[in-house]
Amino acid sequence: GRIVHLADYRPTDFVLERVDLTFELDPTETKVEARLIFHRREGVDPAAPLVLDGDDLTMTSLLFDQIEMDPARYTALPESLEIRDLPESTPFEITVVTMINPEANTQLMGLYRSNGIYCTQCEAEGFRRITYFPDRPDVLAVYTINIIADKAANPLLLSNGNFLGGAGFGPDKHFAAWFDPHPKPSYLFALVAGDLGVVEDTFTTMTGREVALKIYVEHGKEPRAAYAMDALKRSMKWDEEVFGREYDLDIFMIVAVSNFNMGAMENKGLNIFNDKYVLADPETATDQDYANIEAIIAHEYFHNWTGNRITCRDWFQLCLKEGLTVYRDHEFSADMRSRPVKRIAEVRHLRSEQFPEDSGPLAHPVRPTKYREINNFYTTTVYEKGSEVTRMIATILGRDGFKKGMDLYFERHDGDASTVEDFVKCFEDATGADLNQFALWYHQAGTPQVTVSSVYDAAASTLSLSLEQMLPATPGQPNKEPMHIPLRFALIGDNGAELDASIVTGGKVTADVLHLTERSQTFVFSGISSRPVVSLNRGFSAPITLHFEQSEADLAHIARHDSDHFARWQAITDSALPVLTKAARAAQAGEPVAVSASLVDILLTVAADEELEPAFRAQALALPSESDIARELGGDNDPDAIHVGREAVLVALAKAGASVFAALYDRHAVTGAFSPDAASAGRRALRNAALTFLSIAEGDPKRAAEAYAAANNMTDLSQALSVLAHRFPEAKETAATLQAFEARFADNPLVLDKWFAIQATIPGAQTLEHVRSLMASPHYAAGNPNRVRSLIGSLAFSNPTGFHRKDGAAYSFFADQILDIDPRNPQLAARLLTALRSWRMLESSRADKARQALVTIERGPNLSTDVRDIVDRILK
Ligand code: HT7
Ligand code: ZN
Repeated sequence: GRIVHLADYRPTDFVLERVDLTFELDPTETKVEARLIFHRREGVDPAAPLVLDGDDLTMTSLLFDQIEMDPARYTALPESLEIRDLPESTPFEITVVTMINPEANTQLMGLYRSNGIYCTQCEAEGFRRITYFPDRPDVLAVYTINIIADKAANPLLLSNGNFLGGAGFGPDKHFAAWFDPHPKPSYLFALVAGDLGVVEDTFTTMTGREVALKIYVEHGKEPRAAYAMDALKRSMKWDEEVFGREYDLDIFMIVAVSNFNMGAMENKGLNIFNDKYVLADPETATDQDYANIEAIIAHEYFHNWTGNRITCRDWFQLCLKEGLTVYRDHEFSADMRSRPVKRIAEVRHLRSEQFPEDSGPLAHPVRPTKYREINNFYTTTVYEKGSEVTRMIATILGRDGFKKGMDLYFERHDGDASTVEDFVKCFEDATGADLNQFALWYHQAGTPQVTVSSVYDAAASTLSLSLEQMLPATPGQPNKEPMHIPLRFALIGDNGAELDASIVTGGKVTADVLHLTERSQTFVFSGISSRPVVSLNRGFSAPITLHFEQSEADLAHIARHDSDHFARWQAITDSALPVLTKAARAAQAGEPVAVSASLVDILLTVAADEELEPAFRAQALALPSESDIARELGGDNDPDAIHVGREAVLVALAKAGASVFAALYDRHAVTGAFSPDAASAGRRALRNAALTFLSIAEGDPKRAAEAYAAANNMTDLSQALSVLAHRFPEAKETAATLQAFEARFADNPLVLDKWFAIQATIPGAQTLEHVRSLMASPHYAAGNPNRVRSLIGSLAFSNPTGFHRKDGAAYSFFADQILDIDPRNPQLAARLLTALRSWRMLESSRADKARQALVTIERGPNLSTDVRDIVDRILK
């Protein structure tokens, strides 16, 4: 794989005018005929050849304006088709026939079969595995699609756009024709054929047009698509109300498939989903599953405008659609659920996934400038940090300014393949703001470190806030410029009231936002008559790490009084982290672990505070994770010590709070019919947190076994099973319950994924052997990405003590797995491999063993570009 550079971007020599595709579907020998009409772009060298992309293609015929082409005029290779001696300016037609084998396509890119269903995945470069094509996002065309297939096996023939018609075709076949009037890039093409059940509904748009909504799932699973349909209708309505965006076809379809590399795909009018993000009912889906379905249905739907109507000029602009669309789905979920609780979950996710990426060998800017394998840039930096950058634009410009900029973006760039610069310019032009310095967020990698100190001068009634920003070096970027960091803040008085902070010198403050723009800056607030507590980066307005030594008392004040509940949660976390890092250090030194009374007090007060939403209290009780603690420790990490230290803190809290937890457990039972709404989910979360602490305090599996027996929904069932497996792995109740769960859900692979994941995340070195034995289970399927992620992925990403076994055995197992998966599914292998990206943070003996495993992978035979790219960068 050669390296692609942003600086090398230039438009194509030929303009694609129309695309007509005919598929004759066959499991192993599908014939694809592509009729493409091109003309040479004005000013292009008349001798320039047309070069089309291919990937592993076999061509069986090539026509030029309907006549067989002279072989001297073209060169067909598996990876490209070059055609020479083409007209100087008149349009011409190329007809290419390729033969492909969907059944043998284990990469799940291009046209493949999933459980007997034909489906496609073309983003980013899968279309070139179907036919020769200018497979890049700035080539937009109108497509007509004909599908011919065996009628009995494939009653359903779907593609993008509107249905034109269909008919019988010979004795056993039939065909269908689809036309998509909206010009689109090839990555948004989709085709589905097979035998599926459907759930149907309609949506009436803001201008009164009726849109047919269809969700296709395996026969018998239709009832499990009801929640997805509801989420879709709410998404359509929300996008009209909040962003003024109306849907633009007569039909919107979603198809759920069981073999899928990622969450879902926003193909125009025909979204294809990993079935995990469509199917839900109380018996089989957790509250988290419902929330994920709602978010991903919305995300893919929102892409219709941010991604499809306005697409990306090139793949370097990926954040243009992904960062923006994540921001939109975050806002949607915040409006559907509890805004602060949603924000806490987002920040937890950002810190645990994106911060490590940004501080390790895979760090890259939100808008990268080079890549070797584009599949490896569907990262949490592009998605989640990209979303945070969009959020900061909204924070800086305010609600109205942001809306004006978005409106201008939709108006100015509808139908375009755009860039990040185009996007930013809309906000500047709409509001007059200068976002030049702000745009560094797209270009400089790394998480800014902001160090803060405050001095209160009672005699002068001033508060001085000194801030210093430092952006660490990242691969290829040794030196950085200072960024524009918008920090929401409040000065909180004794009684909890916010003080007037409008008289200020030393920098720009707009409403409740302090704009840090210099490397170091001191803001002086006047007229502050008593010493306030400073609440900074409220709502996590900027994705930074804040170093602000605040006393336990100040943190407790924020935790009790801040009107921003995110800031309350942050203060609780800031109180807990030093206790947990100290505990880890003590455990490493073999010393007893001390737990501060003040932390226990804050946590129990919050837990028992009936004024607070249960979901918020559950988030507070979910202390920083072992990987949060590892990040805070910052190096030479011993995952066993971190675990032992954290466990000691949990035990202390559980014992001190036993009566509080018992009361919560009794009081928060959710009665009546199951509802997946956020408030009910919050009560379940709090009650299950209480169950965990009670089980720890009691040191007995009995309560969890009873909870399991009493559960009437998957959230409670899987939580009880987790407590049993993780807290009492040797108990007879645990073995029996695991078995009962397996037997009960033996025919539901998505639920068995939970069963795999719970077992793969049992803390401790012995879990590796258990994972090995689970690979032999009849439920395991190495070709199914969901299964692989739930077993191997859970061990590698979510089981620090299991994965980072001192003897390195799990690393060598992992290397074997990566090398085994890679030839089948390079995207999956490369993504799993990122679990080792922070190996340099480990203490030296583990780091050494992790490096050896990486070297084993690096030396593997015939590595894919995907895995080679990741392993090389991780080792560099
Ligand atoms: N735009 C999609 C990203 C994507 C993808 C999806 C499924 C399989 C492979 C894929 N490669 C890239 C999903 C999204 O962000 O909405
Ligand atoms: Zn997306």
